[in-house]
Amino acid sequence: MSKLIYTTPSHGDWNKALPIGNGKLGAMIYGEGTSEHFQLNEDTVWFGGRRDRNNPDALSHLDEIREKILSGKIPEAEELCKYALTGTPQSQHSYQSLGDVYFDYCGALKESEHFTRTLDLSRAIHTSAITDTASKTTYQIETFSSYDFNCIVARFTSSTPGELNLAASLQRTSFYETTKHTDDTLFISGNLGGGGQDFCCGMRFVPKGGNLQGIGEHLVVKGADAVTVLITAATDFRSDNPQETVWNTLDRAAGQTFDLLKETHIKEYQSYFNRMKLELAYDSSLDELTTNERLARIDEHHPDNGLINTYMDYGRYLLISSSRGDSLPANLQGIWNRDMEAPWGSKYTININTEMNYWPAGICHLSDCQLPLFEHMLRMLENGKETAKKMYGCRGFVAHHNTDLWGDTAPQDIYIPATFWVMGGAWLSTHIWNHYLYTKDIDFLKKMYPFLKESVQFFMDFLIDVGGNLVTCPSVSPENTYIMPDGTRGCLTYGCTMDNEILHELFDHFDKASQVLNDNDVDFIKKARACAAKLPDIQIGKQGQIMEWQEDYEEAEPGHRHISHLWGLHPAHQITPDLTPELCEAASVTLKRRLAGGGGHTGWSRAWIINLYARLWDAENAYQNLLLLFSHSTLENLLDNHPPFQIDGNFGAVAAIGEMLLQSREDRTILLPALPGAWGTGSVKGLCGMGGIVYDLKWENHILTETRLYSDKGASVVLQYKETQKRLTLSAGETLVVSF
Ligand code: FUC
Repeated sequence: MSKLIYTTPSHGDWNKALPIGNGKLGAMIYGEGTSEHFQLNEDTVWFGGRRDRNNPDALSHLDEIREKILSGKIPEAEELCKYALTGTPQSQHSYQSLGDVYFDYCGALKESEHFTRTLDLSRAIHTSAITDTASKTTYQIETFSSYDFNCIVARFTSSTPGELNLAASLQRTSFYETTKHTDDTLFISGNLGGGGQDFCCGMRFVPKGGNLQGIGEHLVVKGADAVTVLITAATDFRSDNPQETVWNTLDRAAGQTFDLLKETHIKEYQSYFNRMKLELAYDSSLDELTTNERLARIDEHHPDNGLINTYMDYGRYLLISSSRGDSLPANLQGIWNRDMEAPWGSKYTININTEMNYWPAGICHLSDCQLPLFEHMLRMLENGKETAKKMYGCRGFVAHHNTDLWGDTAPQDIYIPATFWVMGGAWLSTHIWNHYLYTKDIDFLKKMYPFLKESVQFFMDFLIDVGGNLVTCPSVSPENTYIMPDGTRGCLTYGCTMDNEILHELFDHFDKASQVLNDNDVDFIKKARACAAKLPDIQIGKQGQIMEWQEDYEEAEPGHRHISHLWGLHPAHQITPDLTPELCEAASVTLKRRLAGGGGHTGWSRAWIINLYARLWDAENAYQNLLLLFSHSTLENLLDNHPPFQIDGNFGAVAAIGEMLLQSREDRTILLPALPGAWGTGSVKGLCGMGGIVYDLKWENHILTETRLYSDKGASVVLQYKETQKRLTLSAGETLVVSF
C-alpha cells in the first residue's frame, strides 16, 4: 500500500508529523485534528552569508605537520592542525526553519471522532479528516507542495456548507522583523541573521463563500464552504526582491482553481514516482493496521513485506520531495528541519551523509533528482580552488568534510576525527561518472568534466611519496581513532584506506571520461595515470580484516559508526565476491567486528551495513539489518533516526533494498544477488542499471521467472543470474524479454 496511515494526532511531536515538499518548499504536517499546525521550510533559508574561512596560516605549517605525522609525533601534529588548519572562523552556518502556521476552527470541534491522517505516496498528498461529535460535520484538509506553482496548497472543507470557520497565523521564533497583512494575505519578513539574507513568507486565503478579514497576526474567515490556503516563501539567494516574488507567486497560484493546482501537481510528481515499483508479496490483512502499528510489529517473527514496499515508495517520495528541478540538494534533513540551530547545522556533511542521500538516485530511476547536487558542486568549485591554493599551495579543487548553502570548502571546525580530511570533494566527484553511466548523458559529462579534472589536479599536487606510494597527508579515516603500539591514540595519519579507495576511483573515472570526451591534454592525462599507478592497494590485517590505516593499528572504538575502509565494497565495486573473494572474506570479518562492537547504532550506519551485506551477496544479513533499522532507527513517521532525525538512513536503506535485487557494475549486472528467504515471491518494475537500462523482474519461490529490459538510448550488458551469464545488446527504444 502506497500510503502512511495514522488514526491518532501527532500531539505536537515532530517525529510523528508527516513531510511534504516540492524540493524547495517543505512542510511537516502535524495532523492535530481539532486544530492544525504546519512547520515550514524553504531550502535557501540559512543563517549568515558567504565567507572566506580558509586558514591563512595553513600553508606555512603544512610541511611541519607532515613531518610530525611521518615521524609518528601524532599528538604534536594534531595540536598544530588545530591551530593551523581549522577553518577561520570555525563552523559553517546552519539551515533554519522557515516558520510555523497554526490553524484553528474558531472554537468549533471540541468533541470529535473518526480522526484519520494519510500520506498518499502515489500522489504526494496529505489528507486529514475529523468529525465533530455534536454536529456530525466532517472537516477535511488536503495538502500538497506544488512544484509548478512553488506553493504549499491546503484545501480546508466542511461537510456542511457555510459552516467552515478558520483562523491562521504565521510565526517564526526569531530573525523576523515584520508581520503585515492585506484582506486576504499575511506576510512575515526580515533578515535571517548574521547580516545575511532577507526573506519573506506569505500566506493567502482563497475562500469559497464566507467573510474573510486580516486581523493583526491572523487571517480569519467565517461561514465559508471551503478555503484554499496558499503558502510560499523566498530569500534573496534566488530572488532580487523576496517580497515581490512571494506576492507574484501567490497571485499566480490564486488565479487557478484548486482542482487544477491539484491535477498539475499529481501529474508533475507522478512523472517521477511512477517510474518504479516494488511489490514483494505479503499478507494483505496487515493493511488494516496503521503505519505505526506495523512499524512496532515488524521483526523476524512478524514479517511485513508490505511495510517494506511502502518504505521503498516513501524513500523515493522523500528524494523527489527534497531534491528536484532547481532546488538545492537534500541536506542532512532533506528539507525538513524544525530548528534555528539545527543538529550539525542541517548542512551538507560530505564524509558520507550527502553522498548517501543520492545512493538511490541511479538504481531507483531518479537520476535527475541528483542534478541539484551537481549544481551545488559547481557552486563549490571556485571556493574549492581558492582553498586548495591558499591552504595547501596546490592547483585544482578541494573540499573538506562539510559544505553549506554557499558551497564553502574550508575545514569545518576543530574536531580532529573529522575535519582535516581533504576527500569530500573527491568523493562527490565520483558521483559524476556514475551518473553518466546511468544516464549516458554526454552533455552532462561535458559540463562536469572540469570539476572532475580540477579534483584530479588537486591530488596530483597534494599527494606525497611515502615508501614509493603516493598518499594523502594529513588525513583521517572518518571519524575513527587508532591506538599505536605504545598506547598513543591518534586520528591524523597518512594514506587512510578510504582515501586510497576514493582516489583509485577518481583517477579511473577521470581517465575514462577523458577518453569519452577526447580530451587532448595528453601530458595531464599521462601524469594522472602515473600518479594513479602509485596509489596504495587495499591490505588485509592481522585479524583477517580490511586494514583501515596504512599501519595495522588497533581501533579505539571497534563498533564505530563509520566503516570507511569498506568504501571499496560499497559504494565502489573494488571488492566483489566474484573477482576479489579474499577481500570479500576480509570485508565480512570487518563487518562482524564492527557489529560485535555495537556498530550500526546510527540510522545511516545501519543503512550502510545493509548495502555492504548486499554487495557481499549475503542476503540474510542484509535483511536482518534492515529489520534492525526498523526496530532501532526508524521514527513513527518512518523517517530515519540518527538520533535525531537525519534523512540519510532512509535513502541509504532504500538504495540497499534496490541493491538486494539488482547490482549494476561496469562489467556486468547481477539479478537478485541478495534475495532473502522472506522475499520468496515478488516483482519490481523500473529498477535502473548502468547503460541506462531499465529492468522489470518477477520471481516466485526464489526463482527468477521474468526478466524484461528496456533501453532508451541503446546499450550492451552482460547479465548474470546465479551461475548463468548472457551478453545482450539492445537498440534504442528496444525491450527484450530474457529467460534464464
Ligand atoms: C558525521 C557522522 C555523524 C553525523 C554527522 C552529521 O559526522 O559521523 O554520525 O551523521 O555526520
